[in-house]
Amino acid sequence: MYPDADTLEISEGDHVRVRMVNRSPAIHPMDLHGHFFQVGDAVKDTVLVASHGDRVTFEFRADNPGDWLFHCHNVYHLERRMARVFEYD
Ligand SMILES: [Cu+2]
Repeated sequence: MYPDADTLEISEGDHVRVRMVNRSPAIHPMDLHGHFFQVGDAVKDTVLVASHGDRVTFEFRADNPGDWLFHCHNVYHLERRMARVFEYD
């Protein structure tokens, strides 16, 4: 949980693939700041991960250096620190 979870360290120019598995009973609209990412044929900045074992993979190019929040868009989940940071220079 943010801010205790390790930063996800990547390098500029990396092609990053993120696989998520949601084992909880809640849905999680996951938002990455600073980038758009590819989910299948769609380009998004937020993707819904359904409950009870849904799996979502997205990919993006690390082309915007900085510290970028990756978090659940449900405010009550964010308030419970459901967030990580992608970091690169
Ligand atoms: Cu959530």
